This record gives sequence, C-alpha cells and structure tokens, in this order.
Amino acid sequence: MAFTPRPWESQADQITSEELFWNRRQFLKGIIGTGATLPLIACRAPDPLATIPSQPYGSLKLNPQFKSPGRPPTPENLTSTYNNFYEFGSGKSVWQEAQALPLEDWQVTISGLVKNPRTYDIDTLVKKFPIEERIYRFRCVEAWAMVVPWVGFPMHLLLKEVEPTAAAKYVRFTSFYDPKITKGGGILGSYHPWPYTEGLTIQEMANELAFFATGVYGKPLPKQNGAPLRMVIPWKYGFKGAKSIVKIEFIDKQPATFWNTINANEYDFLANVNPDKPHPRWSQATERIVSKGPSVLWEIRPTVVYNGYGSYVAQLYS
Ligand SMILES: Nc1nc2c(c(=O)[nH]1)N[C@H]1C(S)=C(S)[C@@H](COP(=O)(O)O)O[C@H]1N2
Ligand SMILES: [Mo]
Repeated sequence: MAFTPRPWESQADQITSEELFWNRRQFLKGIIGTGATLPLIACRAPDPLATIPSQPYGSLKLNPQFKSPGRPPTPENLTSTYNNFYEFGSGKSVWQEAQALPLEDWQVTISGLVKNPRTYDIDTLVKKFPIEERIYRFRCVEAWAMVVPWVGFPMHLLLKEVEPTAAAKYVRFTSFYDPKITKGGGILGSYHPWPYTEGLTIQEMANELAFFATGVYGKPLPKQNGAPLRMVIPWKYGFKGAKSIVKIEFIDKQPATFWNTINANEYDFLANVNPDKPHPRWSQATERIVSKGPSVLWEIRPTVVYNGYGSYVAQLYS
C-alpha cells in the first residue's frame, strides 16, 4: 500500500520530529507503519475523546488573567489527536496507543528536600487545590503551536503544601513508565533514558504561570494529553511539560532530563521559547499554527520570545 503523506504531516515532517537525528531508520519504519494503518483508522473512525468522562467540572472558573492569549483556542479534536507521547510511539496516531495508559489507583509520590514528603492518591492530591481554567499558548520545539484551555491548579500551591527546604534548588518530574504498557519506548533502540523526566528550578516552579493540568476543554485530561496530571510551562518548549506524572522530587542539583540527556545541544535544560535562538536543525523564528487539518496549509506566525509571557518570566533569567 503506497503511503501518501497528508499535507499537514509532510509539512510537519520536513521540520522533523525530535527523535529523527538519532534513529532515522526507526523513524521511517514509523512513517510506513502510519501509512499502513491510515485506511483502517478512516474505516473505524474511533473517537479520541470516547474514553474520557463527559461530566464537566462543577464550578470551573476561567482565570481572567489567562482568558485572551491573542489567538483562538485550537479545536478540541486537533489537541486530542495531534500529540507527542513517545512512551506509546512516535507516529501521529499515538493518541490511539496511549489509550493503554492505566489510570486506576494512580499515585503521585513527592519526595526529597521537602518538609512533607508523601505519596498521594491522585484524587486526594487534586482535591486540595481550587481548580481553575487557563487558556495558554503552547509551542512545541518542532515549531508547531496551539492554544489550549487547560484545567488545573498553579504549581505554587503544591509548593505551599509540601514545603521544600532551603536546600531544594530544583525539581524533577517523572512520567509513568512500564515497558509492558509503554511499548513505544523502544523508539530509542538500545539506549533508554526512560522514564521520561523533566526539571525546573524552584523559582520557575513558583512562577505564577507554572501549572499542573488535570483537565482540558472543561473535562478531565484525555490519556493522550497526559492524564491524570501533567505539567504545563507555557513559556518553554512543549517537551518541558512532562505528561502522566508519578513522581515529583525536590533536589539540590540540576537533574538529568530525558531530551537533555539524549542531546543537550538540541534540547537545553531551560528550553525557553526564543525566536532568535535557532534549533541546530531548524529556525525558531516562525511557528505553524495547528489548524483545521489535512486540506488546509498551516498558518505561519512569528515566534514570540517566552511565547508571549515575558512580563511574567523574563525576570527569572536576568
Ligand atoms: N511523558 C511524556 N511527556 C511529554 C512527551 C512525551 O513524549 N512523553 N512529549 C512532550 C512534547 S515534545 C510535547 S510537544 C508535548 C505534547 O503535548 P500534547 O500531546 O498534549 O499536545 O508533550 C510533552 N510531554
Ligand atoms: Mo514537542
């Protein structure tokens, strides 16, 4: 069966995906795999939102500071089907593979340099905080961009709850990983820096913008978007936002993180959105707005420094 890339995919693939440089062969296999399953997808017409409860949050408040990100929100059907979640695969049908994520009895362990280390059931943890909605711009390092109405709570509320000690300088976030379930993890060949980890400085985590999402579009997070708890750091490239978090550790040194371990030159620890700092393999001067889909060319817009959030975060880096 011949594979004809959809216009939006071929455009995206030109810019390339994060793993391309270290394993081109696996990547090409992935594309061929996608081609083979496309007609099947069309026949079955699965619903990417079918597995999440349709019950909306009771009293959801839209935070007025974050209601107008200067662009319209991305349609829900795009946010829930155009994903990166390498534990489950490297193709753009990964939202289907991600349905294997087991959400039952989810726990989050908070450890390290804190006064109150503890393992929480996810519901116990989330119920501690008032849930709000924030519409944020989202920018992947691969130069595609969206606007997403997240639901969740700011990270500084968790800091207040667990009380890091004065020795805590950094935070490492770890995503769910179980090779029996996260079968796409093999994309790294024999080299496995799994589980997926990310890190922030304490000051970054304490910033008003740093957010834990538990939902999106007024509903609980779909698995493919990182249920049940996911980081959202809107002034940084999307890879800094680890999905499906199981562990949060407070430490005194900058942690090794997933992409930074694979290639520090291409994925620096800070990864702040910056139009003037090209990725070694492409420019970051512009971004492509993920929109309508196959038949429409994506709109190109100039990238904005700190993704437009400089008034909140520039002082962290001066
Ligand atoms: N655990 C985990 N978190 C992850 C990733 C991943 O592969 N695994 N991909 C990152 C990248 S590169 C991006 S752009 C965003 C994509 O989030 P979305 O699929 O909800 O749009 O998730 C980030 N978080
Ligand atoms: Mo990304």
